[in-house]
Amino acid sequence: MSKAATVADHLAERLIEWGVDTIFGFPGDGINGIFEALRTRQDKLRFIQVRHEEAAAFAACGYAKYTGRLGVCLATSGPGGIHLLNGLYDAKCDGQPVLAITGHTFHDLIGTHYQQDVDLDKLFIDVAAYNQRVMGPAHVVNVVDEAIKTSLTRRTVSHITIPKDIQEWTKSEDERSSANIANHSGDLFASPHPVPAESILRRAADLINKGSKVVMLVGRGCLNAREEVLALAEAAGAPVVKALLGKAVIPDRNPYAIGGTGLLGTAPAQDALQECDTLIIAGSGFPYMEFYPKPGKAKTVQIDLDPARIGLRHPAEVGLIGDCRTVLRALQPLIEPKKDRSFLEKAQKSMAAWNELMEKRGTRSDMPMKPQVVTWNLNKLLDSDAIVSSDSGTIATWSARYIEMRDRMQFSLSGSLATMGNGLPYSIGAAVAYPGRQVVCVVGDGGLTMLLGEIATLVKYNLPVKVIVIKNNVLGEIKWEQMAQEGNPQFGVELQPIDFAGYARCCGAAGFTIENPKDAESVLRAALAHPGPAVVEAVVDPNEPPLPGNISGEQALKFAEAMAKGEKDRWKIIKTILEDKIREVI
Ligand SMILES: Cc1ncc(C[n+]2csc(CCOP(=O)(O)OP(=O)(O)O)c2C)c(N)n1
Ligand SMILES: [Mg+2]
Repeated sequence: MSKAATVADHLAERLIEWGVDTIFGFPGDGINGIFEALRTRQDKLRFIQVRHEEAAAFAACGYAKYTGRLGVCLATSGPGGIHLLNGLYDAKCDGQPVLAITGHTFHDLIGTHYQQDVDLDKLFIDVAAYNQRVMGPAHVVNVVDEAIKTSLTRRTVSHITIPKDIQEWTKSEDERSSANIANHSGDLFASPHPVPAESILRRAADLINKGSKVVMLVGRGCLNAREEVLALAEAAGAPVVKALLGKAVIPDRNPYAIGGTGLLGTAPAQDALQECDTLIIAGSGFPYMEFYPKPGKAKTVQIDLDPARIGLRHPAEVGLIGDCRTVLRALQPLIEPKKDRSFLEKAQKSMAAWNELMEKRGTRSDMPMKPQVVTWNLNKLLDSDAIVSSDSGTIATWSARYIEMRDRMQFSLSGSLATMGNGLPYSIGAAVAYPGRQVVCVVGDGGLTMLLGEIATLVKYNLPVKVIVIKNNVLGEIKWEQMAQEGNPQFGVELQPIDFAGYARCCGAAGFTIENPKDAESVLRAALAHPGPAVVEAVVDPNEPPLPGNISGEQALKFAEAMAKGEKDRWKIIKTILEDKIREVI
């Protein structure tokens, strides 16, 4: 650094010292000082310019999810920072370490209705666990250290805002307060690895050893614990149910895997959770309580990093605190191999039937094409280390059920926030982090439209992401909710159709269209083989409902109510459901 170092220079240098090499963001006059620091360090700190700050926050969250490292996003004062919020909440809700950096107006005009005078540090008070305004050159390094340590330790969002003029202030020792000793703060993150006390492990093991119908429910906290999960499942004769954020914990065709839980899960998983007498919840905060065993029915051991999460959704007899991998390793030697495998075998049998049903649905040849046909065919073509992202909507169901995890594949979507629009920016984060790996997102036409400009980001950086858009010209999930949960005909959910393949070509990406099921495999194959970014527009039947694995009587009644109230697509829907042979619905 030949010229005197600015606050922005110190910020950038400290980020580099922390190992940050990528920042997702969008420029603005409130962060020009920071941009100069980035411009002069492009060899060490990559700036990825997205088209909407929300995408920057999503990309940082996706980057954190797929790499396990800190994700960083940057936005200007006022509107830029405001645009980050949804993506930051996504990171907070799914426990991802993300640092947001924003600008503020001139330090001596804050609070005077000046241009872009939005106190982002006040606005971010709920989303950010660490949230500070940098006051000068001697303040920046220690604030960066605290922000990063907070994000990594608590697996959450931190936020630093720096007034526009302060970004360019240079350091002079006499501006430093006497209390603030230079170089006092450190850039080391020492991650905690607690192992529960032997007596508590023993209580957990006793409970599992006594159980005759043991089920494991594993979530994102087990993503680094495949071997450990499988070893315990084997010993306890336990089928493994995966919360969706934990989809990659074990491969879907592993004999212990019985699919996902919740509305978009599988019938065998739902049955096993209702029938079990012993439940091991490992690294999951899966939200929907109706899918857990009825309180009091199953003795429960819960493993979580955070003691506050024990007993969150289901009462637990024993709570084991720590990283799932470490805890499962410590627990394993205390588990007596279960001789009676009948509960597991029953679940395996019904899983085989479920897989057959999925095949039947995924290979249907009717027109309009069923959405499952797209994900069924995509699944067959994915690499064994593909990174797949999805969005909220019916697409989450099609992805959850048909995209099977194999080997080193990774999968995510917006779990707890369940926002739309995250799929494509997650893929940007993944493709930037892992050049050479296959990166795919399966998104809805509603969700994709929200951040459609990001197709241009793929082209700008030649990120070979494949965007599979399930085009049903409707906000499908809400259409079905209006009918099956409320008993009302659909309203306000139809979408003006967009030519997504044409749009992709306008941006400089490849555009493909599939309308006929018989073309699905060949078009997807061609798209995946395309060396650059590509959009595959799959035109599907808007009347294919994402039915739960086991449909409840109440849902069936509500459905019937919606039809009786004059749902305009009722005959097409009835036909679809009849074809799916879920007769109890009508
Ligand atoms: C930002 C945001 N707005 C609204 C919702 C409510 N919502 C959940 S799913 C959904 C429909 C998604 O439609 P689309 O992307 O077309 O997927 P589809 O359900 O048709 O497969 C909506 C509106 C949401 N989750 N997030
Ligand atoms: Mg749609």
